[in-house]
Amino acid sequence: MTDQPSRTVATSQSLPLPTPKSSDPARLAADIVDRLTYRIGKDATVATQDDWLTAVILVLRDRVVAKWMESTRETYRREGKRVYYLSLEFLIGRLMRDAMTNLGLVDEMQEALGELGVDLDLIRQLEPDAALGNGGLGRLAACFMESMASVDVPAYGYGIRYQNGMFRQQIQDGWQVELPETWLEHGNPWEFGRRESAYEIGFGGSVAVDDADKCTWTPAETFTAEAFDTPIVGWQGKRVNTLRLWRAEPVDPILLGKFNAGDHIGALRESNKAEALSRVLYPADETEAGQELRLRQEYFFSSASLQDIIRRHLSQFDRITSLPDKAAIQLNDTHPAVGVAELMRLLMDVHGLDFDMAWDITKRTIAYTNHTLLPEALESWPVPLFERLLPRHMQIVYQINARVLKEARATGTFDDAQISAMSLIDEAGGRRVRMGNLAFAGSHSINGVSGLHTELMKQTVFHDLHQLYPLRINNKTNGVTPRRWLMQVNPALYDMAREAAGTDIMSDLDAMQALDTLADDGAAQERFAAIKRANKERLAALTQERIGVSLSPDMMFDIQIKRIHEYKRQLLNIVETVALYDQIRSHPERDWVPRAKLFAGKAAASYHNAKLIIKLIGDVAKVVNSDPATRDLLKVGFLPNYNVSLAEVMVPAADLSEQISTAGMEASGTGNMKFALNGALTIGTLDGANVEMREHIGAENIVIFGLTADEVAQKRANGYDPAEVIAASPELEQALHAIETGVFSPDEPDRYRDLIGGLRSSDWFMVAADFDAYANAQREVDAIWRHPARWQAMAIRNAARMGYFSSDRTIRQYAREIWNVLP
Ligand code: 26Q
Repeated sequence: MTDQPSRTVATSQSLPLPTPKSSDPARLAADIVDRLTYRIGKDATVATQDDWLTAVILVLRDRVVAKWMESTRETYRREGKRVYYLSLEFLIGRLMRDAMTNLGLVDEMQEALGELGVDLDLIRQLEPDAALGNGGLGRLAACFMESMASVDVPAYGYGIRYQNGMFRQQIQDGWQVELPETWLEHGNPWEFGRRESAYEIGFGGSVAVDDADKCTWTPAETFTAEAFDTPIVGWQGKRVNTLRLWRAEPVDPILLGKFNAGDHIGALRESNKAEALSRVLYPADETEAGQELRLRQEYFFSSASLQDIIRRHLSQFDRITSLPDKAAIQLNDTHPAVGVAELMRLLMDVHGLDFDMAWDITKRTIAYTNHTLLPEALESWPVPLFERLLPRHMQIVYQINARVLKEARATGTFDDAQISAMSLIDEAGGRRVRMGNLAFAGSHSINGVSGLHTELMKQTVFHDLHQLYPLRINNKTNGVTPRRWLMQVNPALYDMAREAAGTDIMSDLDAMQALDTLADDGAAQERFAAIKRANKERLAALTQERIGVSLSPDMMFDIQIKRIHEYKRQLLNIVETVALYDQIRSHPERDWVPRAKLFAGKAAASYHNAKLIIKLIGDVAKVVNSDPATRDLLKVGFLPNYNVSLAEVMVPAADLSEQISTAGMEASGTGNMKFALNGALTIGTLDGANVEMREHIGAENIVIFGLTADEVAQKRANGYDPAEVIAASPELEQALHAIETGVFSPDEPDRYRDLIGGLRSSDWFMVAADFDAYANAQREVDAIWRHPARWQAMAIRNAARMGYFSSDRTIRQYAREIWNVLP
């Protein structure tokens, strides 16, 4: 929403708000035809399904606008504090059903489209999946946006409007192939372009100092950031917030001088360079990708967002010094950490504050969320690169560093090693700017995303900064929005829970507890089982259609879906699958539980082992699925192109959720929560939020196995030898041997030599160390499955006890404990 921008004609706050549009089905139908005719220019008799989809979205968008304006004006009138969520990723997925459910228009829209002869389910599938994120961090930002609107926190999400989001994954001959994702191909009817909200973003150049020590940065290159706004509707349409994404433009789009002088290519060069800034999402997650364009993207969106925040503040309040009282800026990981230096620059060089005043305002305004402890994912930039792109920011980083290290020295309690660990500059092996330390220094709050992860932050990456500033680190355990991850994806289970609770469980997910008392009730179990079965049939149909693997809904659906990464241990899962395959063939007489082992997920394009693991899953699937000996007992499938929409089908169909990361390595996980909420049992390690899920669900209702984070650390410190473990486990040895000798890759017998060799020699991720415990836990799962009443009771209790993991709870904690905004 454009609220009081400086470049628009000032209007009176007292002008009436637009009248809310009718939600009567006949009115909706008439409006849809109107949009089709006058906005899209199509006659209803020749309109394509895509045209109908666009028309429906435009009609829904209209229903959002009045509330949007009301929300914006209300915050303005109250002189309220606003929350700004800065994130390089917003993995929002499809928005149509979100808007429809939150506005309470599902039935009306269904009826309206029925009258027009349009199939809502069909056009819903045509909406592109807005994949502006890699995985958990991006999806969390999307859940948070929805929750902030639902619990009435005035908030803006700021990010980049990537022309190409997360790549589309194709599996060719078993290998992952990356194709560009073109989600904007047919336009984006949700967004409003705001040409008037544009800012200049500079790079390079030089810094001049005047007699009064005032610095002026003159960039060598300048680009324009142009705003695109998407409304985010909260539950029951209570509040509508804004997701503002920036697109890069050349300052002078056609560089007329050059163009007229005949240098068409030179003229276009500038425009290409600008376009590159918002061209593509970096498709790497916890794997390092430290390229210059990435730092440019980080600065581009941080600077545009901060300029916009300050502009909004000064248009309403007269003093810049009140910024911390009226704005809370949350950094989603270190990706916007350069914003600490940019806010300092704006406060000092543009708004004339001295360093001390600017530093105080910066720290009181900014807070930082850490999402990973993996060393390779901790961002740092070479000093020469940083200095060349952002010379003024480099000076400011040094100034901040001097301040922090002076404070550390002043305590008299730190040795040199500790001081250099706190430094914003890593001096070892080529000097680099540590973005984590910059974000920490510039924030009043640093939070982890689960209890365990927060404790580990204190002990590892931020050990010394935590000693210096012991009050800053705090925990905010992640959550997921129940509107999307229960109500929309599993309406039948939602109905069952709502009937049991007799209240609005979408406003208060704790009320799901009502299901608890029904867990042992035969009729409730039957109803639950029927719901699960229907969800499994839907997934089985999709699996058949996409990969030609036929699954019976009588099988246990055992699912692992997430980014492919060694620490997430898809390899442990597939090696255990191979061991199970051997066991079934050796002992066909035993009472085996039929299982479907399903996987989906993307690997970073440059991550060799992750891509090899995908290939291995495919190779194992080929052998297992065509073996008559295990015909109805074991099936393996890898579903291509995992994204939010695929998750929406897989999550409600799962019986078993695989959350098996090496303990201490998964910051939280949020897929684990989505599965349990939909009545899957979890097999998992004591990692991330699994630890807290066990507390809430009860240890008797979750299957936990393996080394703890402490034990992993100890083993690594004491020189763990995987060869010993493997020698002691004949099942593991046999499975590894089969894989490494080409049983599953007869076309290239050595394909997995090195991968398995890594397990035998170093096994950093403790696959061998945890193998026996995992296999035993799987047999425990089998034992539960053989008693359907016991399984259903446990599954129902899982769903019933997930109230804590609503992102509404998480957001209320951020609001009270970090942002100081009271919803
Ligand atoms: C960094 C530098 C250059 C290029 C890319 C990156 C990059 C991009 C994305 C680094 C990390 C990410 C994403 C991290 C992520 O998704 N972390 C997950 O965050 C979730 C939400 O808190 C947690 O639940 C997961 O445990 C955590 O893995």
